[in-house]
Amino acid sequence: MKLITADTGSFIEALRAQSQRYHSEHPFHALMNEGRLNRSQIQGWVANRFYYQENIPRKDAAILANCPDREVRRRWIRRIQDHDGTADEEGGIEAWLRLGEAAGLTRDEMLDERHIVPGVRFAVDAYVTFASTRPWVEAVASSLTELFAPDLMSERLAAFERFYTWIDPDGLAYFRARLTQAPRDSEHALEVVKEHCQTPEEQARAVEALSFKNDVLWSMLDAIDRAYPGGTQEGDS
Ligand code: AHQ
Repeated sequence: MKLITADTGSFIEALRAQSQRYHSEHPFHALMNEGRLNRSQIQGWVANRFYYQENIPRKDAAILANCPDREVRRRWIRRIQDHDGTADEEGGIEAWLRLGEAAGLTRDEMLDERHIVPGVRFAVDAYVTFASTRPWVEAVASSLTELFAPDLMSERLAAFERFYTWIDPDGLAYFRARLTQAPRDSEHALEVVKEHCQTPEEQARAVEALSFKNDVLWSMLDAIDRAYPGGTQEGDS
């Protein structure tokens, strides 16, 4: 049967249009990047985002388990190593723990998840469940929020270095690593999605998967914003 291939250009356009709903536009990130978060808000964000970071390798392992394509798997596995680390590299989860320590949190209070608010737990668990239960190409498509990550990482790094000087800059290594890892990852994910989403239906599913992931990231910040109200005390940020 001849595949009715939709126009790739408009498909990529539809994926990139999801940038308008990316969590870079969330009020909490606006406050963060303007230096207007207090210490407790930064600590709450770091502690809650840790739950997202430590679940990324499980999300990616779920994609590997469902993916029949060795060429895709042999590149996708890098993501797990980037986070869990290898014999030579400590990995992103360890780097995030060091970010937490630099922000005044203990490793234990991040690892024991005492600060995780329900909305963050539900959103992250929904992401892992999505990757485990949806067709693997849809799970690949959901990772394409990383197309929009580099600008946010650069903005965040500049904000932390300028406004949150109470955090040891060495603790920001995680974000520096993402500046190269995210573009490498999203380039691969885009190749996979372009190759495997040929019909209008497949392309619509991919855009929906990316929209779902935007909702995951957005609702995490809603929950964190609610749990850690603002009202910056002088000298607190
Ligand atoms: O640190 C982030 C990360 O490791 C990942 C993996 C990727 C995925 O597979 O969904 N998405 C992602 C993201 C990370 N950081 C977020 C941030 O704002 O710090 C952005 C997020 C993403 O854009 O999906």
